[in-house]
Amino acid sequence: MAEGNAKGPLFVELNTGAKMPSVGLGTWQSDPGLVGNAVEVAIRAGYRHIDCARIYDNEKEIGIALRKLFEEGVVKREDLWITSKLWCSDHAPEDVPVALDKTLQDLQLDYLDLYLIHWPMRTTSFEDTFNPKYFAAVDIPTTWKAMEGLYDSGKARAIGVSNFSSKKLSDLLAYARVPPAVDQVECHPGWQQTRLRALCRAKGVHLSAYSPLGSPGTPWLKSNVLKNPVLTMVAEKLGKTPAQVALRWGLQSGQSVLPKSTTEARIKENFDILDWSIPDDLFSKFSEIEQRRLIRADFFVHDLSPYKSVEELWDGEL
Ligand code: NDP
Ligand code: 1BO
Repeated sequence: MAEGNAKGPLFVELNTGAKMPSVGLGTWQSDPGLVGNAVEVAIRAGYRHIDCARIYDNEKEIGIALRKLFEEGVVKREDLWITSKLWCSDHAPEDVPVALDKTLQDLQLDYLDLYLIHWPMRTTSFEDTFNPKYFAAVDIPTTWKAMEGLYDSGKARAIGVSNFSSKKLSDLLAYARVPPAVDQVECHPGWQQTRLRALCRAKGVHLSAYSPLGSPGTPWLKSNVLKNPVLTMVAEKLGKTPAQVALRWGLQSGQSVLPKSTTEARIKENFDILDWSIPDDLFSKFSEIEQRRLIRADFFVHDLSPYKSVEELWDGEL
């Protein structure tokens, strides 16, 4: 459920009762040397939600930026929403609290607002994580139990998953003592996740949209979401940019959106989506957009992986 007013922050309410700001700054591929400034620019511009992960290898620099903002009185810890993610090499139950502690230490925080299982995938190496010789069998029930322990401890105030298909999410919901609050997945006008969105709505799990612009800066994805004629037409009609239209579509569809940028003007542009809306007649055009998953994660598919095909990884949702 989304709530907000004409201007200012907009939140989504999670099944824990917590209110998560619905626009968060993404930090994947935000280079060291740039990410700290991006976080500072974003928070000064009004962002209150930062999406992090151990594997992004930049949590230390984010922690330094946060500490500076707290010390300068720009924002208080309790006014921010910080998400991070458990990497695939940390799924063993004894490693789960250690991984959270490392992230907390790097971010210089004593709790996270949300901690996610990053992928339904396991490896035994962090450093050489995409090498198939380290791929291992996944055991989500055991890993989830350890995540529930973090929730009980208060160090993770909400727990959830990422890159879980409808089937994997349903399986988890069937046995979870603490149901996942969030499934963070690829979602943008070119991959609308119609089936998963319906499941999430029915089960009270919030769908948070990663790559909400279609990740145009990731060359191997060959994304052209921002050039889609529906987006450019709507942008022209409303006097907005295609990026703003993509993000506003996400908010109006009930998702939170996590646009990444290290460019000051774009960070501000991406937050300027809260006091206008896409009218119904233009919104309905989004259903005509051809659908294609961009992040297929072929890098986790191998004879030595639990997933022998992308179909198995996504349970046919391609
Ligand atoms: P996005 O869809 O957010 O796109 C980011 C790219 O778009 C960057 O190259 C950025 O360039 C560019 N950009 C940003 N704003 C604009 C704009 N207004 N106009 C034009 N171009 C723009 O992609 P991401 O894949 O980074 O996804 C966002 C976040 O979601 C990630 O950073 C991460 O936090 C999360 N994520 C999570 C995943 C998961 O497995 N859970 C997987 C992928 C992403 P520049 O920085 O140069 O401005
Ligand atoms: C392997 C890509 C992870 C981005 O969150």
